[in-house]
Amino acid sequence: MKYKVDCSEEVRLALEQGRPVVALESTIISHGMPYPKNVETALSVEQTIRDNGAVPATIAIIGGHLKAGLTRDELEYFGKKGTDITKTSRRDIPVVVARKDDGATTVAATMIIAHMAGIDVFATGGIGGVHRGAETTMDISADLEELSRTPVMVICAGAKAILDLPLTMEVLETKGVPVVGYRTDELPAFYSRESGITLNTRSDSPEDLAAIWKAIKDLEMGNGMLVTNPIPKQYSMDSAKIGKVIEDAIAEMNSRGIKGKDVTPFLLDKVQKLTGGNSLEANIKLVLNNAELAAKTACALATKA
Ligand code: PSU
Ligand code: MN
Repeated sequence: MKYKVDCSEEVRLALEQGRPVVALESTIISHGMPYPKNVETALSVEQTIRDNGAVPATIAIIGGHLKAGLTRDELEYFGKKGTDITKTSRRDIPVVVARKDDGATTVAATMIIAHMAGIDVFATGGIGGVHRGAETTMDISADLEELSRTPVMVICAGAKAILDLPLTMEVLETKGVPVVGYRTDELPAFYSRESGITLNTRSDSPEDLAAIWKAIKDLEMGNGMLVTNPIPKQYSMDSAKIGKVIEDAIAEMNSRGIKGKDVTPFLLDKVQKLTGGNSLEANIKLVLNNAELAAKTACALATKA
């Protein structure tokens, strides 16, 4: 391939030596949280991954170069520039690369670049999915398609109730993506631990997650896998309260005619504003929780290989 991922020295060495590496996305920094909490969170997520024995590799596009492993200054740049950075999903990658632009990578784009770099495990907050009203708008995140075609394990806290969760699960099933509840039988709904949706598969240890992942690779199935790790109990929010806030946010979005790639960032921002600091704190805690599980799983995988 003509294009190679430009890995930081630390990431390159770890990959070369078969040591555990965890990929992280950059849209969560630029579009998912406000400055400066976004940068503080990105740094503590990286620290959590190190504390648990793995090397963090934040993925982004800078000046048209695919990057794995950002410097502190680069993280600060993405955090400060926020939504002025191009939100980059699969379809946007060639445009950003050709124009030597900067791109904050979504779950889909991060999976692509992580896979190119040889990274198997990726931690984030929430994935994109089927939006409410998709039966008329057809608004379904490219994250779902990517999970079906790129072999990376994505560890998240489920999906925000800004999405239609039952439809999101149906699409993942159709596309053949294993969705595994970590120490739960229920799909977690990001801010809260429960959604009322029962999952097909449960896993209780990083070693078991690593074993399922190894089977996907050994079978050469080619797809990804989604691990849904519930927010820790002490930070879990009241789902009825969040539900009302989300309904108000969607109503405002519709009345303002917001569409396409702006939908998710608009709703994330609105929900954060309507719930005060609470949801932001919950968001940060669940990302750290996912980073820890991802690092432990990457370690289990490195031992297995
Ligand atoms: N959901 C969140 N936080 C986020 C996102 C989703 O709770 O930051 C971001 C992720 O980068 C995800 C993207 O991949 O939004 C999905 O956007 P879209 O629905 O436009 O595909
Ligand atoms: Mn969309």
